[in-house]
Amino acid sequence: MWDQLWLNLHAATLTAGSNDYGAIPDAAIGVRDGRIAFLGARQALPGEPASLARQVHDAGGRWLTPGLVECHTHLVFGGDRTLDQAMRAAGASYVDIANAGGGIRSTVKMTRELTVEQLVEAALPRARALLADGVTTLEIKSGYGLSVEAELKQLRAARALGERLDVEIVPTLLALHALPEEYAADRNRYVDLVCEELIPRAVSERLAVAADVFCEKIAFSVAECARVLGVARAHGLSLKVHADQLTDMGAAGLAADFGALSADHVEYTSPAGVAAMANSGTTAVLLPGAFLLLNEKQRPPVAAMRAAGVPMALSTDCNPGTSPLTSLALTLPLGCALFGLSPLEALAGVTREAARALGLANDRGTLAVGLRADFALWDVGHPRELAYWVGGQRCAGRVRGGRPAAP
Ligand code: DI6
Ligand code: FE
Repeated sequence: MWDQLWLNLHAATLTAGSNDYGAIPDAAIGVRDGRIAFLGARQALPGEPASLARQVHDAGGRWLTPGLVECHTHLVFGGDRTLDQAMRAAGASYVDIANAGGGIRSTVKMTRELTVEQLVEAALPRARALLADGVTTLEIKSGYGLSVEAELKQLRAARALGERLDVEIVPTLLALHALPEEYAADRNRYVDLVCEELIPRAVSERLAVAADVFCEKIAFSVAECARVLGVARAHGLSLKVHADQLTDMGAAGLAADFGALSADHVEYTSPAGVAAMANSGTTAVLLPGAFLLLNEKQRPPVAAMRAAGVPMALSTDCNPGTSPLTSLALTLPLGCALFGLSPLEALAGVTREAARALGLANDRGTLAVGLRADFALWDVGHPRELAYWVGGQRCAGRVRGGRPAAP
């Protein structure tokens, strides 16, 4: 006997290799212990619905996809960066703004001033907006604390969000995001602090499952990032890299060398970086929000990555400075229009490939027997519409572990 049975739906399984979204028209999905126990045509059900499951749900003829996986956010922070936007409108670049006291460091000031509870309150509306678009798994990075206690505070706020909302949080320590002002004269001491105190604390308090680094001229060098990645790996964290966003740092190659789960942004990644990622199985996380809002011109090498078989995920990069974007539904058409993704690649990018970017591909991100019963339900005539409409609310509900999820 199953716990739940979902009927009157069309399933888009997003199975790899399918060029029709893995569609199963008039499907049925049975769930046991929070996992998919049956997936197929309704006609293939082995009996009468009421005899198969304790609870039978009617999905109202909607399309059902895997629950969306949001694999790259900086959701927990204090204040906002509307001043940066005004400076940008007046012609200032990201680097100009950082040098004028705006940028990441200004968010660090505002974040350090808040308590865990205040950070949670500030992040809740952003998290709710993401959930309303069908997100069931949500990665959240630190990186606006930049001291041991403030980074741990941000990670505690991320964890608390998972207790307040019906979503699974995947916490990432992004200690190498910007050099905190108090270490301006001695970069190495900050990197020491991260390696010797912050990573061990985050791991022993189970506050992070991954480490990320911002490898960029305005942030940290390849050598500094390599040191932190090495220590993080030795502590059992999985790895991610903000790579080649503004310049070609060879950072996608660095991610590949360390067997990182993902290299994110990758606008300036070279052909050698693409080849390295293909070899190591590192997923490229594409972030069209930051590209659009910074008015960048250099696109990530999508055609080369596609040809080389680099998996491509898609995410909002929700952050106060470069991408105050709180909708994955809006990110899908942006990925298509700005980066040349196909509608299917875009949808796979926020499900199957985003799960891969978090190391969760064997657990979620597609629909298959044995995987987590995390679903999103959609008021559309076909899943290709999910990357077509710009704005509007088409997600009709979420399911986590087979149960309707709270909004
Ligand atoms: N790249 C980005 O686009 C964000 N962080 C990063 O490493 C920007 C973060 C910010 O400006 O607050
Ligand atoms: Fe980011």
